[in-house]
Amino acid sequence: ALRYPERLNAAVELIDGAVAAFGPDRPALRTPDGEVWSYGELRRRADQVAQVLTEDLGLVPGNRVLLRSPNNPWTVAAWLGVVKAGGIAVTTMAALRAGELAPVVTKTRPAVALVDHRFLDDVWAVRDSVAPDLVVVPYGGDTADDLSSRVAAKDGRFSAADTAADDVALFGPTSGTTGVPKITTHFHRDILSIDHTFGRHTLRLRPDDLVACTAPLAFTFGLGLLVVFTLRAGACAFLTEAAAPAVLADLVAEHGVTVLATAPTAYQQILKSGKADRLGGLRRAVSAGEHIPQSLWEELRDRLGLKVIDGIGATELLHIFISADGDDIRPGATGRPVPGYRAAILGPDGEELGPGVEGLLGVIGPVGCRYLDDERQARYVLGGWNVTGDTFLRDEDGYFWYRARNDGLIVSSGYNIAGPEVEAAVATHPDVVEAAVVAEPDPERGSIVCAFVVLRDGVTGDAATARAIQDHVKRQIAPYKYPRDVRFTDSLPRNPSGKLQHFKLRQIVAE
Ligand code: 3SK
Repeated sequence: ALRYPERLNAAVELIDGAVAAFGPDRPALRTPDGEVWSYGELRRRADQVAQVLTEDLGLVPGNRVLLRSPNNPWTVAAWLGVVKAGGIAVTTMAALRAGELAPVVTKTRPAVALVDHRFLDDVWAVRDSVAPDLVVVPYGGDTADDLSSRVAAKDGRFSAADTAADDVALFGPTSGTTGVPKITTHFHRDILSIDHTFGRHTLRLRPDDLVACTAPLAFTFGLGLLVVFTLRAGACAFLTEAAAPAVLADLVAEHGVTVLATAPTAYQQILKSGKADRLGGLRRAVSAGEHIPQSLWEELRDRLGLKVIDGIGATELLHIFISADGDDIRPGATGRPVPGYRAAILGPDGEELGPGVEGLLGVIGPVGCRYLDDERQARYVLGGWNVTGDTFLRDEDGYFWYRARNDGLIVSSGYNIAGPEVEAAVATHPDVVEAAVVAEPDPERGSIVCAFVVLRDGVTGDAATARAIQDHVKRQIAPYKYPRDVRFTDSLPRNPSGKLQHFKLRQIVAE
């Protein structure tokens, strides 16, 4: 078992620890437009943010701070500053709309929001509707109240909060299968533990690595790669705001990225775009967010000599808990439990099943699921096992083979999308009578969202109507959730008690 001192501040360990171990001058963060922050600079900015929070805004340990931004250096400084000050970082994706942000804010009750100036509108709307006392500080702009102006008035001398190893440092929202967000809570020690497991045993970054990851810092996959593992290794994070896969491949080549972490879809699209050779300088590649098809894994190996590290993680467990690298990889399997974790295949009553049998994946390790005030906790943790919602099979050698999701979650290009949330958004279109949403298998994205739609009388189910519904959904919820396939039907299948039979729709899309 991993042991941590009783008093521990994850941000101090990460950034002060990195400055002590690797010196202040090493590059910590780079951007495509040539901005470089050294370790010393990142520490100073994080300390200045902590000063702004505590001295100007009255933050005390345990207060929550909402962060909303794409991946850029200020977001990293803000995250470290909040945690150094003993605050709880509530990380949210810039793509979320006000309607998705509001339940997160209601549940986590942040005192302050640090928000990229381009993404303020939804925050104003949320403040007006549910959080009138929320103090909103923009950043990345040039107004007098911008975080960078406030930071400029601080000397960077900050004595970090004396937090306990099991004080909460992070609230990670996750959409869940119904679209009602669940808030995972993570301790200071949890943040370090992901490096002591996946980081140290599987990923094994080197100080000369330049690490790119397409996942937002608000998704713990991105936080691990771009902040935790990178700082612990003395490496440098390459921070890109959303880039199309072909552009990403060019950036990898032009900037000398050595480690790339993204979802299988991005690898697939890079191959399709004819840019595979741009990945030739990679030392390591990580695929997570969804299962990587064996054929794609083999194509990457054959064309680039890359043995992609596949992994399954969960926001509830913070990061990856089953994986393999190098010669340990068995193509098609996700891997074996990362050292520090145990995994098992469970039957319907939580009993452990033997090799060769499909069942529910259960995981135990240094990080466990702790939802903030949520009855769904009782369904995620069964008999001590964290039950992730995936069906797997374990072979005789202890390798885990992905089979399926066993709930309404649609995993598309690494994004978790709650089917019912999309259903509700489609149903608010004035021409829609009712709608049902399922995952449709897709060779590039793993799955796409498919909406079956019953239209009101007199409306034609043609391409223009489909487009209008798609645009409508993009305005209601995060655009990545829109149904890429819209199929019109006269009625939806229901059982005698009127319950929608999604499985019948899944059969149709699988044909
Ligand atoms: O596999 C995932 O979805 C995941 C979730 C959280 C952190 C890391 C990963 C890969």
